[in-house]
Amino acid sequence: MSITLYDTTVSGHSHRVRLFLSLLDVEFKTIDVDMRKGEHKTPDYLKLSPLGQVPTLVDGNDVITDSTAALVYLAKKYGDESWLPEDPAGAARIQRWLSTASGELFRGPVIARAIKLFNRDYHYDDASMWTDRLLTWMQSELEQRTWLAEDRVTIADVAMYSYLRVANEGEIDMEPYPAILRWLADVEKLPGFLPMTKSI
Ligand SMILES: N[C@@H](CCC(=O)N[C@@H](CS)C(=O)NCC(=O)O)C(=O)O
Repeated sequence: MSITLYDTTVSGHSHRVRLFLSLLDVEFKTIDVDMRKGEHKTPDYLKLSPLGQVPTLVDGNDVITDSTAALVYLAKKYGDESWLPEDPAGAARIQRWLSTASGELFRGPVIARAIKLFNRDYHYDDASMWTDRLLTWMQSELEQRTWLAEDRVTIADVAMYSYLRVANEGEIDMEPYPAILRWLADVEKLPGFLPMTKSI
């Protein structure tokens, strides 16, 4: 059964799924959804993704329309428990970071980049405040351990990586956060690592 990922190159949400497929060494093809042309809002695409968002992962009859949901799906289908623990506390530690990827990471670095790269109509001060709170917390976590959730790489790290690698595109200075820079470099050393395309 072949896997298709509907994605957009500049989208970090898309990259986190592409990256995980590559780390798992799972074969897939991509279909580029050109958001500038509104391809994510066409009737055909909306049948796949009712909110009209990228990425969408299609694996046989399974259609997964959220990047962190796709990480969970892929870990359970093609990975082993190392990526997504089954025990209650371990699963909760992962979920905390998946929620952070859709929450504070989105409100901070993702929005900051959308303002600076794509002229989106958000408030940079708000994005900056969320970014400071998030990065200060991550710095202190990563001073204490190598990976975010466990003593090994998990989907928590995959979910958080892509947008932080391109945080500079939102004019975010990462120099005050050396532990985060070290962690980004560690992700890049993983077998099968696939880089996030830079926009500047
Ligand atoms: N919760 C979704 C959010 C995905 C998302 O916001 N994608 C952006 C591109 S990076 C998008 O499609 N935006 C268009 C829209 O929301 O209308 C996920 O994690 O996949």
